[in-house]
Amino acid sequence: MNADPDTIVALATPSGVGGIGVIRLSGPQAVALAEAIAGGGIRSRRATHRRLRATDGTVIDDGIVMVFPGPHSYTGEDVVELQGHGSPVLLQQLVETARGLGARLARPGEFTERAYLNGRLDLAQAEAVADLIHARTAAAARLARNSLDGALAREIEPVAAEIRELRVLIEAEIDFGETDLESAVAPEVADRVAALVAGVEALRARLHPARVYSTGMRLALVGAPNVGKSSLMNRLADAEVAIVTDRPGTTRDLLRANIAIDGIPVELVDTAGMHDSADEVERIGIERARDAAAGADLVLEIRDMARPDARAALPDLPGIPVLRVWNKADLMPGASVADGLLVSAVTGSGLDRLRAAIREQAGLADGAGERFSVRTRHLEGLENVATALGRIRAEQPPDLIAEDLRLAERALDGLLGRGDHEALLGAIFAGFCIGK
Ligand SMILES: Nc1nc2c(ncn2[C@@H]2O[C@H](COP(=O)(O)OP(=O)(O)OP(=O)(O)O)[C@@H](O)[C@H]2O)c(=O)[nH]1
Ligand SMILES: [Mg+2]
Repeated sequence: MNADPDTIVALATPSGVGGIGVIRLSGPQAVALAEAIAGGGIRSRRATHRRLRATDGTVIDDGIVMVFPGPHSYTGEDVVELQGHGSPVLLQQLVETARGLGARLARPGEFTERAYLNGRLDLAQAEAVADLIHARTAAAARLARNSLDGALAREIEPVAAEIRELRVLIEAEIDFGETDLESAVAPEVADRVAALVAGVEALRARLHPARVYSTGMRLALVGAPNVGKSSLMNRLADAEVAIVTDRPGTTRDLLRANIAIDGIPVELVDTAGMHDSADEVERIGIERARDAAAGADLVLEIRDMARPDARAALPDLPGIPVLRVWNKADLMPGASVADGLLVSAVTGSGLDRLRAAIREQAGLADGAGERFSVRTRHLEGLENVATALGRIRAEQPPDLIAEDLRLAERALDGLLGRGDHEALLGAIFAGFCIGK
């Protein structure tokens, strides 16, 4: 249960001008405060049109008041939404009026934190709320939506159930058995644990690639001058982001474009053509190009089909995959390449294959890992479960086996925020916006 008796208030819609703006209140005084602002006798779960007044009685705005009594509300507490005109000035006055009446300004994510503390959401679902709000592509939003429906809990529930059963087996023996004798159940427990470890690791491997839907991917387009880096960026972005000319050295600085490739949020970074240059500005640009390559998740090394010798001296890129892309295919009809992909920024040929290759680089073979939004925290949690279970051996004393089962269970509980996870909560909810 949320032990904080404060009633909190915040603007729930983005700050700025809009058709409407919504103020949200949650806590024991929410209804009383709303009635002080909008007048008494508001019926629950109905849209009621009222004048919204400051404490001195002056009308701030008129709008819709909605009361959602706890526990069947978003936070599990009494929640009130005041919908006014979308004027930042008026909405601020409403927030200030609620504060003057005793409400406290909500911290980022505090509404969702209360929902979690009151058992309305598990921790993975609370994270999904943030992921949903911040989703950069429709695919990312769909995955977050699935998470909000409890997808992670469903995946790990069978693991949790099996661990519980094994704990019962081994602890019953500790409690009632002859502890100095060899454990009778340890071999069976060890066998079942081995199967669990394999299952948890498979789950982790399956979920891992889905992280990219929230983290996104950074792609650097690098190569010699004039090979068509900027043209390719414009083509992929479907916009004239970069200047294109037939003069080598057109791009001098980094240029960025955010696009989606099969639902993956991708940041494209166009760079200056790499070559030996005496020009100071160009040299700095080339240095930036190298840095961009070193900071990328994937480097697209662009080459020119018509000038195969025009190549860039790429910096050392340990651990960063490099995909060679031969551009200007249209100039060499019928040609093929053995190393990399053949595309034309002008005609668009080969770009579907390029997109597929990028998706593959992200670890997303068809349909893999795509069921719900995955955070690094979830993957680390699963790793901790597998590590604790992986220590268990049939030859060990039962109390050691029981201890590792307990640790595995605790790691699993941490995924959904069951049990005591104070430090974790702060870190997770700090990533929210105010009003959610
Ligand atoms: N035929 C043909 N021409 C292309 C293609 N892609 C780019 N070009 C032309 O190649 C020239 C250079 O294109 P850019 O996109 O500016 O090349 P860049 O690699 O960004 O060049 P720098 O910024 O100078 O390093 C322009 O004249 C483009 O129109 C292509 O696929 N086919
Ligand atoms: Mg360019």
